[in-house]
Amino acid sequence: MSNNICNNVSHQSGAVQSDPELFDAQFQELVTEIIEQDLTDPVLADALKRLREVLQYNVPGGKRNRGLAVIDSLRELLPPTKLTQDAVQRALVVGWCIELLQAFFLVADDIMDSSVTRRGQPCWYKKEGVGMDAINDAFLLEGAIYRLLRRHCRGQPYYTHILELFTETSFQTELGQALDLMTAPPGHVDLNRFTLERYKAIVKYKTAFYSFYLPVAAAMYMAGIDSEEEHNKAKHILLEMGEFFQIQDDYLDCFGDPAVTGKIGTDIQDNKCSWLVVTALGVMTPEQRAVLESCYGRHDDACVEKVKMLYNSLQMPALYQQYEEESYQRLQELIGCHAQNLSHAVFLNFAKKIYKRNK
Ligand code: DMA
Ligand code: MG
Ligand code: MG
Ligand code: MG
Repeated sequence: MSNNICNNVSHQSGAVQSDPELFDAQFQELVTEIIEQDLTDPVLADALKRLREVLQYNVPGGKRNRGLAVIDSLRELLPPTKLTQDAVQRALVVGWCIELLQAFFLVADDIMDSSVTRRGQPCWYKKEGVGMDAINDAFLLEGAIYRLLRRHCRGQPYYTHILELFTETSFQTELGQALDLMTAPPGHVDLNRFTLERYKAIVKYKTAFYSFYLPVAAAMYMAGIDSEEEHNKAKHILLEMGEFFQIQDDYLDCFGDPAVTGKIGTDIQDNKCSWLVVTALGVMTPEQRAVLESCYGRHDDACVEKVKMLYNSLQMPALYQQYEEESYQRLQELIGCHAQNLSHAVFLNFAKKIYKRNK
């Protein structure tokens, strides 16, 4: 829908720009705004130069599914006559705020997970001269969200809703990251910790709220939909999608192609409660469990290779394909019974983007 010609805005040159093009073009404007217009105290010049680098390196370059989902959803929720150019611009800004939130979490996540690459380039903390200063850079990325929201949405009736949505979602994600980290203590392998129940709690909080509920909920508030009941219905479906999305992420961590995903997996070495280990534990023999016990959570290539061989002998890729099919069917049913007066397209658009992904 959002790529329909009628939804697009003509540019001065007469060329028609799609939402993704408008979204990408807006990024540089926002960077300029944050760096040159928002704070003007000359003593901050060096810090702002740093912030510009941090923004350029960490914010663009992703799939931008989350960011674009705001405008995509808003187009489904409002009739075209109600969607002014200004409303479109604000939806794109809120979209970039979600991408900033994501960048904030990823810069920190890569430190905590000892990752090496992200989006096909070295993780920010791995860059020469950055190191643990990346912790403060993550805070800067988070701070930029609220500067942008203030400048662009302060006068809007939904401003408080959006602010609370961002702070609440951040907290949920941080709780999820806490669960993720404490379930994977370095050097302490305990396979009994890896239950499906624990897994579901981790992924709901660390991924599903910010990746799926946040962009759609933001669009709902922008469209004037603020009833708790409507939000809960949307949340129900979106958290389900989020769970599936993280299962894909876990699968790709081991079986994805780093040239495509842009990141080298670390879940086995990091002793993570991944969907693969949880599912494999349910179908393995006691002998295989002993092998896993001795090889999981180790930064040793031979051990990692043994875990991968074990996953292969347990047919994990086939189990995953099967899970993907079932999950897709279940989601269609959920949309059918819970979406009701919310446009089904809001959810279907999102689902289409993530099923069968390889990056
Ligand atoms: C990601 O979990 C969660 C957040 C909040 C960034 P992850 O560590 O599996 O993500 P990735 O595989 O991208 O490092
Ligand atoms: Mg990670
Ligand atoms: Mg992580
Ligand atoms: Mg991962």
